[in-house]
Amino acid sequence: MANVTVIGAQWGDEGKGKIVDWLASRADAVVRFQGGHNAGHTLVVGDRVYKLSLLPSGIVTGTLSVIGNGVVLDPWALKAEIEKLEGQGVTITPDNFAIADNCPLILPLHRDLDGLRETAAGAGKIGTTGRGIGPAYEDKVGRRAIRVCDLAHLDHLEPQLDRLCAHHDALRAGFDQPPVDREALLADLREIAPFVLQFAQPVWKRLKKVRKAGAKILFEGAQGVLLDVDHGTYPFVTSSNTVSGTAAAGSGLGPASTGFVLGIVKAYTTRVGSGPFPTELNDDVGQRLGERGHEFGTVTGRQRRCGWFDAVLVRQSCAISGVTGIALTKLDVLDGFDTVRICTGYRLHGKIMDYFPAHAADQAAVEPIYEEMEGWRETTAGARSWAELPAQAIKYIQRVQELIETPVALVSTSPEREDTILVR
Ligand code: 2SA
Ligand code: MG
Repeated sequence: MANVTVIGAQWGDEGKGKIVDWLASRADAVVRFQGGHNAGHTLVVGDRVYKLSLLPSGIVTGTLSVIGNGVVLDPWALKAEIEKLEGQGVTITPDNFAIADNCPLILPLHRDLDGLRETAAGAGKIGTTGRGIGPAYEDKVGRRAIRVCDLAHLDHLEPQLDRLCAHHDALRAGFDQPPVDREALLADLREIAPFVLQFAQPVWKRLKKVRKAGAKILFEGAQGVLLDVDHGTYPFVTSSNTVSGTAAAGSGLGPASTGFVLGIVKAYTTRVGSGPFPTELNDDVGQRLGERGHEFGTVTGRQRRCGWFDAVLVRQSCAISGVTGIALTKLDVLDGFDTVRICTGYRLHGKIMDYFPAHAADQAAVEPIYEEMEGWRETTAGARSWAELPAQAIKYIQRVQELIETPVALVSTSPEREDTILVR
């Protein structure tokens, strides 16, 4: 196996956790390069279920797991997640886990701001996970962030705290909130610092070393391309670049190291949070997809919106992210439908569109053009070879592949690691 970069090609929740876990058992290092503890990656190994929000999925298999500089790190969420996994029998030490020392921190003041803004926005809210992700990235780009390496220099944090608090106090005043309690923040940072620092290091150096030794690196994306801050359904996006190109910048390796780009694609479409969704179904079909697919947020438990497969969106994601091949997941959720539909284009003010436009109003106004296919009665759940799939399901996969102009590399037929069909 060459290096592989796994990204979601829709709005997240495509089933990346399972695929990453499957690949992690064949990799020497797994790297998270963007996002934070807003991810929700579910791994099912035998009768055990692991839910990860921040840690790379390799942690479960004992593979070297790295949090890259492109991630925003909540130290308290980190500690809680490590303790939870240790409770499930997973061993996490500086030998198998590393955090970039230049990684910006998510602080309680970021979570406060995320919540205050969402509440104030009412119906116009983004529908964030409430984890402080957006405000933390704002401070990183605004050059006011406190980073992991600062935890080793807390006695000299005064000027940075001044800058950070001046900014946040002004924002908080706008919401009638008291200024940041600096003493409490500093005390909390002092308390958590040793825990984080035991894992902190220049990870680009460690990754360079493992690469030199011929190691295979797996880059684990979070969320999906349609939530990318540049290419997604702006402003209903997350605050990081979720495309494959971020794997390099977010870990400190060059673009040539990202390898095979595997786009994870669900056989239908879901979205959690607000924003445009052309193929959304507010009927019993949408409800059936949600129930059969257990479409609830891993982090927040929110019900996900569901709809038919949108080939226009996935074709666009695959192009933007340079996807080499896709892994098609949750095909079994479509089992038993008389007919299934695929969106092959849009109608916008009487014009036919073969791509998803950038403007929010246009994104909200496009009407899907569907192609209808005969469904299949048999179950595809648990199939481990092409031969076990019903003919109509194979036709569906082939049509998807044709429309998105990207080959199908894997088909996943259940959350179980081994229920995977390798196509090429
Ligand atoms: P944020 O919190 O600032 O990143 O939210 C901004 C938008 O990004 C969406 N987002 C997600 N969408 C799908 N899955 C995500 N992870 C969790 C999961 C989400 C959950 O796997 O289930 O548990 O609710 C994720 N993280 C962020 C979010 O819905 C906003 O639309
Ligand atoms: Mg998820």
